Amino acid sequence: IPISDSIRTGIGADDLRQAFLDNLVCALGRLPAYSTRHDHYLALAMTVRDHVMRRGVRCFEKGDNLLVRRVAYFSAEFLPGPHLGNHLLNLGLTESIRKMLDGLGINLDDLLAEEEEPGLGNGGLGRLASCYLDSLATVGVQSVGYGIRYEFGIFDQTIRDGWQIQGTDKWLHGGNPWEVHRPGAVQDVMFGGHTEPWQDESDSPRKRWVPSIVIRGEAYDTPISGYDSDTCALMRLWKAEAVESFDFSAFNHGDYDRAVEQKVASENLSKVLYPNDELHRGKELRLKQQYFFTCCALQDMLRILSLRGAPPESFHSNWAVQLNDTHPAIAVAELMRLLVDQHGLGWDVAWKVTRSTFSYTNHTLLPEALERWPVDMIGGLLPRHLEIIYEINARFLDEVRAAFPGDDERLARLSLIDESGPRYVRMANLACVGSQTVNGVAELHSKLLRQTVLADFAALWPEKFTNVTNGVTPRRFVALANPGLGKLLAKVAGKNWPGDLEKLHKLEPHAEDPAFRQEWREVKLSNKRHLASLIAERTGIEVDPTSLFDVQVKRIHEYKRQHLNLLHVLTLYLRLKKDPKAEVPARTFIFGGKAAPGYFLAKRIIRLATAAGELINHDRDIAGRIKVVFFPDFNVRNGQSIYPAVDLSEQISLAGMEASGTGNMKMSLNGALTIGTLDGANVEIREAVGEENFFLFGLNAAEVPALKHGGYRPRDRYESDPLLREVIDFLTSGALGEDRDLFQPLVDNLLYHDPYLLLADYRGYLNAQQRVSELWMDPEAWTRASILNTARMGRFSSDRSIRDYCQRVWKVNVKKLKK
Ligand code: DL6
Repeated sequence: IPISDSIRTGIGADDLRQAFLDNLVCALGRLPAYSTRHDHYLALAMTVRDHVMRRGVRCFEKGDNLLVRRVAYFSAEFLPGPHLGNHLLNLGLTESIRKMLDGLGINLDDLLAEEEEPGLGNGGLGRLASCYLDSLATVGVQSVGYGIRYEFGIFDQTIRDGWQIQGTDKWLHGGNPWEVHRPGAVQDVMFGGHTEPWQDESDSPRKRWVPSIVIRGEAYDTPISGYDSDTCALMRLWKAEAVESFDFSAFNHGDYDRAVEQKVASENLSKVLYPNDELHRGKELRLKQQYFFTCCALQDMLRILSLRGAPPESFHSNWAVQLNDTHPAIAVAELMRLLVDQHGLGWDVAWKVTRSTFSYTNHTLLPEALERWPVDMIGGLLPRHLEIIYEINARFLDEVRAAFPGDDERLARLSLIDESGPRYVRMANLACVGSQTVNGVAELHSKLLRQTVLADFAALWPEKFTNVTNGVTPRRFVALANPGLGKLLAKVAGKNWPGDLEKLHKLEPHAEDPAFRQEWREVKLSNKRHLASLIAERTGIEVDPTSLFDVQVKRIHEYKRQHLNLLHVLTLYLRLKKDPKAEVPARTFIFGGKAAPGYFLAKRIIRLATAAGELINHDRDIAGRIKVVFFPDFNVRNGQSIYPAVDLSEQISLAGMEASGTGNMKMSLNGALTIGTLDGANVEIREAVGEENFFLFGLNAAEVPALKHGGYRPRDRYESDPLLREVIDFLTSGALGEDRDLFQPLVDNLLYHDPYLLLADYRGYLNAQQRVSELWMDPEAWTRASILNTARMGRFSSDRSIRDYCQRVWKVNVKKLKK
């Protein structure tokens, strides 16, 4: 059946109008005269979705005809952000839709504001997955992002009396017009029970898994459009359902509670996202979630393979699977189980297919994030997988013995099973053994990975290791978020800059042009005005849009050192109190980010930011020269309003701790200057934009362990630096609220532990901040540096990252860039 054009997908003014009204009336059953803004949003979303779907179907058909290798991105988290505006941009429909709606007396911006974003991730890792789907579609790769359709995503954050309060995320409450439920693509997922031997006709001994529970996975598809591209990616998320809606025998005996118990227990599996960023807690439900979605995904991929008429032995030629951190690493054992137990392949063939299918990306070096599961837990939930893991391990350790005879310590470190105490399965080891390629997410991180956490694997298989530096989509984070800048960029770099970000280099000569600099400043100021009004609306704080916007928005974590930033804020405050005539340019310090609900010190850091605001913003002596804002509920949508307004981007993690960072890229692309350490992708950003356009400070990654091992005593720093002593004492002086003890835990942590070396980097940070103030007082020089930041950030487009993965990791072809 040919896929024809129709009114539903026409782009003429009449077609768009008719499609919108048809959706309102026929799909939603609303009388136009009585329809609400939300109805209009839903009808428009359905209209736009039709366009994206048609591309999706066409592109899937083309891929099938050509039998291309597809990419499956396995990720426990996705953070797509609101879809509507992004699709309109990608499809080139924004203006025609705006006009069509105007004709009906409806405002497009009002409808854009109606959309709830799917908060199906914690932060950087999930957002990266979404940038990558956007780029996969843009560079023309057939791809599916497989994950979990959490009913409740990351919590909503409000600030009450200065404290973070977590609220339930209700992203599905108004309906989700972007997804399509696929009842035809259900998969059964087994848990528990035992395994038993059996014999097939060929007399070869086989294993059979007899589960105690089966849960059903239902697929929900969200199409992801590409920019100026006829390729469309798919985000296929799985929802857990009970196989039977309820237990009839219990029902018939009148035990109604027990009749629905199983249903409730099954559905709990995909209920809620774990809100911990970079912390592994070993909860059984989390392991169930990980297994659930990877099992559904692999069965789905095998189903698609058989639709293509291809045998299971060719799985790896048809699919490249990327493991987004170790969360989906159990997939290695699951693919072996499916190939060996279900499809009857021999172990060696199945292992070759498995190893040629997977690649693994590591996203953190933090030891507390490294996943390991108690052997007993895996054995109880996934008994067949535990056997398979032991078998993989036995064969792998033979390889190690051959390469390093007699080296038992190395053997113990490389083993998939940690036997140093109670036994655990090490998921990073499983991922390394089962993958063809292993990568970190920035040059420095990949290097540290090879030298530390995965050093033994790097020694064994150096050729497996590579680096792919992260990137961000310039569509959402510049073109959509910052249309004023977009127009300016189009003028000098050509209309297609969002599809070829290296074109931004054309901006460089314009940095020397005073008239262009003036235009640049006007765009920034207008973005800052917009953010200032949002700040007033959300926090009641009035800020001066002409002041320097100094911004740190990201998850709250000690290693990211928001409290170092706060020590600077308070140092500046104390200085102004003592010397009101001090030459300090007006600054607005903006913080934002969520703390994991059980992370005590992170929540205190938020409280410190709000307490600093309460004190400083109302101090008459300060007269508004500095202000402190905590912007609540930092998410993708809010990020889109914040990034374009940043003057100074705070990227101040302790060197060696931040794997890459992507907020650093979003801000610099939008013309912010960075104050930062040599950590993560900061190193490459600095190289790209030029060291003179970046405020560097702090220890480097080699100095950190040297200092720690040399017997670092933070208290000595405190004793020997009067400014530091003054500001630390200030935290418990009572000036920051009635309860003097509020910040004692932070102070004690800094004085007696200081695991992230704030006190060691304090002076360097202060000096760098002084250089910031000096440059800010020369607006022409600042603007020049701002333009050069944007101009030189082209390599941080996620299109470049995806091209790297395609070439070096997945071995799939991409579209050539247009000249
Ligand atoms: O690679 C995406 C992102 C990096 O930019 C951040 O630097 C890193 O902290 C983050 N890692 C995680 C770790 N979660 N786990 N596991 O979110 O990844």
